[in-house]
Amino acid sequence: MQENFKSGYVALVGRPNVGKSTLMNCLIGQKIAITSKRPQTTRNRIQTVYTDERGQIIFLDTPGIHKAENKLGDYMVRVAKKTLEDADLILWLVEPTTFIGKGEQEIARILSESKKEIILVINKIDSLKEEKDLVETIHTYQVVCDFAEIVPVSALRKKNTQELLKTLYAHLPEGPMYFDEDTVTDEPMRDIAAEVIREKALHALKDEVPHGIAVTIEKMHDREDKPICDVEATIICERDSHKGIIIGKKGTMLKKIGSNTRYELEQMLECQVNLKIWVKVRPKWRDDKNLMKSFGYDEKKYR
Ligand SMILES: Nc1nc2c(ncn2[C@@H]2O[C@H](COP(=O)(O)OP(=O)(O)O)[C@@H](O)[C@H]2O)c(=O)[nH]1
Ligand SMILES: [Mg+2]
Repeated sequence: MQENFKSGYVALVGRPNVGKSTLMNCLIGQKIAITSKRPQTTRNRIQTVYTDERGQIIFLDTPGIHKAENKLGDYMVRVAKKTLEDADLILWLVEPTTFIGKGEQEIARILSESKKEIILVINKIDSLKEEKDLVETIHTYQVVCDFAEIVPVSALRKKNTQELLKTLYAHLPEGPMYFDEDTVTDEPMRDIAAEVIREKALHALKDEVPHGIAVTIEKMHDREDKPICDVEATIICERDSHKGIIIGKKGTMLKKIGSNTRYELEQMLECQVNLKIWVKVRPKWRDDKNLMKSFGYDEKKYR
């Protein structure tokens, strides 16, 4: 190992939809966290590992900090806040705007209390028309917190992201290699599979349905005689009418979600995937702690 090997935990925080998960995937060079144009796509902390000759960075992707509307929302915000405690360095992601809303003000307050080094990342700079708009964003944000650095990037277009890595290494302490150098994530494959299904559902479904869905994996098994993985999963939704939408006319919607999921899982697992998905209704599960726990959102883990 190199002499001044750097390492540490870097939390990605910010409002929903600013591109935290997209940026993390971009930095590690692989898609682990699911993303979508809908807010509140990420519900749990997702840990990934980036290793090169300079060091090892453990990224902690978090749900967006927002005003919670149910127990699931409370849980998500708690996950994000708790993750700050475990981080050596905080990346606060924002969009390139010159208006700082209530949501951002609240995040600034939380981050200032954390007493940790904060790097402001202005994401989505590809959406800016002129250079001077970026300068204005920097001016607007500069005074909000005491930032160690301000780095503009585009996670989607992979612009300036290598610069960001350099900046991270400059601010991380010397430390050990926490994970094997081949490790990209320690998320269980079952959880990743459930997330892929949820992502495909988020992409395919109309507005009101996606927020109320959860996905569980009932079975995930490699066959012994053939390179086939059998997966059985359930999509949980909150209403009968939503169940109808998820299944679709003659099952077309569920078929679409299924085949998009299968395609991605087959790439990931490098084998054929035999996927079965059921749909179940659990009214108001997002306000039921026990149901939430059984769907993978256990608040005890983040007390
Ligand atoms: N134009 C643009 N869109 C982006 C960029 N990064 C992320 N997005 C989009 O923003 C949306 C939210 O991304 P996501 O990573 O799920 O946001 P998160 O909720 O903060 O994790 C998705 O539609 C992304 O494709 C970027 O650099 N430029
Ligand atoms: Mg996310």
